[in-house]
Amino acid sequence: MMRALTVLLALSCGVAFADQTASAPKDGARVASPVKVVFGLKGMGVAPAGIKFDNTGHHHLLVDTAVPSDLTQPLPVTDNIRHFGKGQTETTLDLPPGKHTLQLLFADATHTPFTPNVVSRRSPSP
Ligand SMILES: [Cu+2]
Repeated sequence: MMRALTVLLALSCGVAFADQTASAPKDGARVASPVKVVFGLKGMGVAPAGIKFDNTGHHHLLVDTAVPSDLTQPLPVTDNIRHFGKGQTETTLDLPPGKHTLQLLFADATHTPFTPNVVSRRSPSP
């Protein structure tokens, strides 16, 4: 039976690359798949995609990829950019053995990142 390890990634409103070392795994930590990832958010609201409220959006998990260079456009849906458009605040990832990075990016009802960006630190560092 595989162990599941919880990875906490947290966002701070308006603070790019907020330091979240207390709740993230140490760089180079070994974790077993499946990995439960819990999304944290302060100062903003979570709603399903398409539902428009001020300062409200949904989570995106960047898996093994950096933050896209153009954050003025809606985020694409790829294996590396996972949308949680139902308003989910956690997920369980099945990842193959190897090194992986995780990062949260929060975006609005149209999947477009907020300005200033609301993004977690990349964990663990690549
Ligand atoms: Cu989205």
